[in-house]
Amino acid sequence: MAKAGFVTIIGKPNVGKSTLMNTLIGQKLAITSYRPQTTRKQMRTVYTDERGQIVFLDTPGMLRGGSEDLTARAAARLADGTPSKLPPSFAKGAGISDLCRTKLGGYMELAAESTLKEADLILLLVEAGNGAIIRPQDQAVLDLLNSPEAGIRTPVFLVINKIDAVKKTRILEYIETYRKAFPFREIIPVSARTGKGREELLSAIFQILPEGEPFYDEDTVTDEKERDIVAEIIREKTLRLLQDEVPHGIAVLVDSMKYREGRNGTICDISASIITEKDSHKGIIIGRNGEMLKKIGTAARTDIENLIDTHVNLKLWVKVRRDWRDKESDLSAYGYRFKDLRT
Ligand SMILES: Nc1nc2c(ncn2[C@@H]2O[C@H](COP(=O)(O)OP(=O)(O)OP(=O)(O)O)[C@@H](O)[C@H]2O)c(=O)[nH]1
Ligand SMILES: [Mg+2]
Repeated sequence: MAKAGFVTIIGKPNVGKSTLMNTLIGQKLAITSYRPQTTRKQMRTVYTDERGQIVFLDTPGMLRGGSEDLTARAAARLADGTPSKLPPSFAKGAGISDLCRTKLGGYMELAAESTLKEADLILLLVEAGNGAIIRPQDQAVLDLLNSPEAGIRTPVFLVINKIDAVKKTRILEYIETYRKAFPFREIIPVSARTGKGREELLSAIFQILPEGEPFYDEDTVTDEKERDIVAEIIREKTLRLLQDEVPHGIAVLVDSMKYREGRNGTICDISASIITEKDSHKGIIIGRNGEMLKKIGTAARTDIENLIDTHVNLKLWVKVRRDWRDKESDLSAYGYRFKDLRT
């Protein structure tokens, strides 16, 4: 009988979780960028072959900085299923923005952690770097996985990513260090960028998954709605093109998406808004003579056309919504719904 199960990908921001998920399923569905905290929501994607079906859950990068207090908090939260208010020290040692102190940050943290118990397998993704040390944020995740209060019994693979960027001897040292730190079921080095190690990882995953009927049709690749992926593509282009001028305070909302028959085939008319927190950011996103917004639109349109295989007519607007990251009603309007995670 074939295998079927859920595999959640966790790890600190920017280690390549979304890139790895795209490589594993063989299609670019999750957005990625050089900036930490690109992914905000859980995203489910599906990989099916003759061995069975794997449902992958990509998650936002885990934000905590290694304090025991935070690990205990996360464990308590996992135990009772409710999100806690984040302490101001949350970002300590993590070197990341103020994002994690907002409600959006709380949502992202919960999105990463709420899958740990339910999955059949956890892939803990770390980045091969110089020096065989476990960084505080990675140690914090190991502490959480080890903590009796959290009660996580799911098997864990350590996946060492970005091996294209480091020397082989470094990777061996890295493996040794991690092997001593946690009883990983497997340790697999990969490059999500080049695809090296993909087959080894897939076959190790199939080994461990339970037997079962597939959850989805064999041609399903995600349960995400088309318009949500479209919004993510626009957000990705905004993040990538704006460099660091506009930090994390943007959301994208697809206001309408309609298909119609044109002279040369089907056309999809899309109208979407880029939401920002500050007037000054609005100006940057629009750019001189609207140049930046035009660039974002062109880049997004190409990707959307590839995704839905239809001509796209994309209209973009920029709107200011002060403090949207701290209002639960706004968060939910932009697709970050706590109730989706609290089930
Ligand atoms: N050299 C190299 N770079 C990689 C590899 N995988 C991912 N990257 C790069 O690492 C950066 C982060 O990748 P993402 O996939 O967005 O990382 P993430 O872990 O999903 O990040 P968050 O969603 O922010 O937590 C991007 O610039 C990727 O191109 C790899 O195998 N090798
Ligand atoms: Mg990501």
